[in-house]
Amino acid sequence: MLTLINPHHAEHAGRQEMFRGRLVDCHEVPDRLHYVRDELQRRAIGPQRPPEVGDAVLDAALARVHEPRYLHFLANAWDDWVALDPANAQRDALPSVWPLPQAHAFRHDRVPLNAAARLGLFAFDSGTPLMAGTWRAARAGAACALAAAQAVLAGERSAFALTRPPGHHAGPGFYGGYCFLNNAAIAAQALRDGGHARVAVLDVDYHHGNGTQTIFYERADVLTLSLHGDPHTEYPFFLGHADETGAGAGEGFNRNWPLPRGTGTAAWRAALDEALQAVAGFGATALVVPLGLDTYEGDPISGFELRSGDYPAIGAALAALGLPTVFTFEGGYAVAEVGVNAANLLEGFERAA
Ligand code: Q9C
Ligand code: ZN
Repeated sequence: MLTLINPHHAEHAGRQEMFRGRLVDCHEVPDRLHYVRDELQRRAIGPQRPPEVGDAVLDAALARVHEPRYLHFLANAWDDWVALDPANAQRDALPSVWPLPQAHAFRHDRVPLNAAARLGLFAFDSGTPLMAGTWRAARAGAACALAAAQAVLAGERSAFALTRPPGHHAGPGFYGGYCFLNNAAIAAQALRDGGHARVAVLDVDYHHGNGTQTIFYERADVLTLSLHGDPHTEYPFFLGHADETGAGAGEGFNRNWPLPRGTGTAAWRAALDEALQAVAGFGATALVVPLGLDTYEGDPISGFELRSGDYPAIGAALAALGLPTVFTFEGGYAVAEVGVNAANLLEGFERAA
């Protein structure tokens, strides 16, 4: 399997995230990617290269998924944060004030000039630090997703966008959950634009893929599916319930499998089988898998009980769909084990493909 590695990922390295009233060390650290890269190399699971995507082509792909004012915000957010107060250069940017939705009368159509307030217009949590290298890292990560889709369009059976920050919580005009640009959505849209009539996105991260769901919610050409911790108790809390089935033309083209904390292999695999049937029933011609390894029993911030030995068969089950497939690296915070778990799944896919 071809792996596209983000050469700029380490320029995004948050120090602390707000969690229940205190700042705690970030879980989403550069070493996560290093462990995956090294394990894939150790097992010789295909070539690894950086993406080669021109700026104009990348900008066009970003604009297919994200709103212009959001992209403009992201490109300038760090400089604006430092301009607000030169001392900010030493601090990651985190929001602390938000305009609640229209029901609360706050306006979303005016972009505040105050850079700290502006963070709150675009972020949905205070756990996603933004720093000097965030835009460059996120942009190069989106290039990995685009290059992975291009490789599959050119005939590769599968490709893996190995990048961080992750992407599946980022929506058309918002960031959060450690995510800024929705790499999986960028890949899915590129597959559509490259000629695939029906693309399925099957999100296996522990957390609901709220950004991807929102991006495609009113569309019938991209089926979005997510298996995740029940939002009644699990992040991102405000989306991911089973009754979210799509809207308008997209009615029937979104499905969620919220599962309780403590869900183990058998119940998780049963939900996966339902999702696989939905992909087949949809008649997908290509597949995108936002690949989070935070379903692992040892994950420090998640609640499922999957074992390292479960991942090869999960990869094989995905391969059995027989579809051109793009994987994007999402969560997985048991840092020392994330490489083995990712490689297990991808090797299981490759062997069965
Ligand atoms: N201190 C992804 O897996 N909140 N995002 C966790 C723990 C945020 C997870 C709180 C979890 C975001 C891509
Ligand atoms: Zn996650």
